[in-house]
Amino acid sequence: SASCVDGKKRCVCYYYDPGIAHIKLSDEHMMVPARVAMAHSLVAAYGMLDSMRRLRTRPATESEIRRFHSPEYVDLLRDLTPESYDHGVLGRLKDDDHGLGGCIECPPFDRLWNYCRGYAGGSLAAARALAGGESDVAINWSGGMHHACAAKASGFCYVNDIVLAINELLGAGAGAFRRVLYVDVDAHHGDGVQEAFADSDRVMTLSFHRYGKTPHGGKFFPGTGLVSEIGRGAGEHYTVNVPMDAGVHDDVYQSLFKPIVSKAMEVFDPEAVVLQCGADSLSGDRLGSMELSVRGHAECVSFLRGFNRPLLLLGGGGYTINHVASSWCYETAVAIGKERDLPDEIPKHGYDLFYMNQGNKLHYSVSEATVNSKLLKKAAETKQIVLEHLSQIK
Ligand code: TV7
Ligand code: CA
Ligand code: ZN
Repeated sequence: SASCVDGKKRCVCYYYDPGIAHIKLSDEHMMVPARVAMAHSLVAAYGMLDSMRRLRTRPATESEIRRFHSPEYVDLLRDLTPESYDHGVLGRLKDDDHGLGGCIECPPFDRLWNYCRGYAGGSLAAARALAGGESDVAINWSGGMHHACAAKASGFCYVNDIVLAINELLGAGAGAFRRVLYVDVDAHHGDGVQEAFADSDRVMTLSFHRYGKTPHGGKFFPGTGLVSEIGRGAGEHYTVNVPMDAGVHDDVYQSLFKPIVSKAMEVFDPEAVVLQCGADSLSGDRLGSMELSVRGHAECVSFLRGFNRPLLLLGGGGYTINHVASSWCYETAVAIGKERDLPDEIPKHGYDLFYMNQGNKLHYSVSEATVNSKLLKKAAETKQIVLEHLSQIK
């Protein structure tokens, strides 16, 4: 079992479905599910599998997916293939294409339904292990698809495994948790999860993300996640948003993350925590334009782990696949408390050539933070507003 930096042992359950290695959304797509196989292969190469309970995942069933997603949308996802798409499966719909009509961001592809059932099954199994008390930290790097809505695919996400997992944690009866804190460090706003629990005071959603204009004049996706979005009804103040500028480095990020997470822990006192570890907030990502180092990103994991509550770690975005694999491998080490034991040199394994661009180092180099007083001032203001919001919870 794992002995840790803080001296406390954790039982870590790790969920991995090898089928993920062969999934491709489209030839040019930014989302490359095989990055999870790369992360897994690196975890194995560093010898970490023996420190965790490694579990095969059972695919989520259709009825499990229906607990959150709408009937018509699930019918469509289940029947959608490139062939049925070409034969007009969407034609049976009246007006709404459920986000599946554009064919670029959320394309129909071979084994789409298997892919969805696979990653959702991992997150559900991980949630059950935590709720049943069999695990202190549970990991599913294939999950974290935070944009999917009840009746709509969005931003590369089809099934919202996070909502399914949180509902499992809330459950009913023995072993279930009364309050769940959701934290999202993906570069994008966790809009699908926020919306699903916007009127609940049993789930606090807390997303850190990039917000604002891109150099091309458009809005950084999805264009929501202002500090003013605070939830509604009984859920008022239980939705928390921390928008940031492009270019935020470790120090500025942590100057927001730590005090805000500490305050959320204090006022909300969750019985379980779900952390979406989207790796597109890493420096050098093809989409994110944030500047976190592997250590800075993993600091979010180790900080939350330090609160000693049942913790579910999920993946998410991440588009420079060697960086993603480095980050989730290192965060697996943080979960088992062995991050100080990992040599920086990427070991020889099946995917080692992918790490040449980063000098074959786990901790690839990140640009120096430049002092940007406008960015610092904005970050300090955001922190004040968010802390004030949180202090309104009794
Ligand atoms: C969790 N940005 C998901 C993040 C989803 C981001 C977007 C792309 C993109 C998609 C491609 C592609 C791309 C170079 C980048 C307004 C648009 C602009 C389509 C090209 N290249 C997560 C979603 C975001 C797909 N969408 O949080 C296939 O960029 O900005 C938008 C919307 C309209 C559609 N166009 C992009 O990380 C997993 N998409 C190349 C091929
Ligand atoms: Ca986020
Ligand atoms: Zn993202």
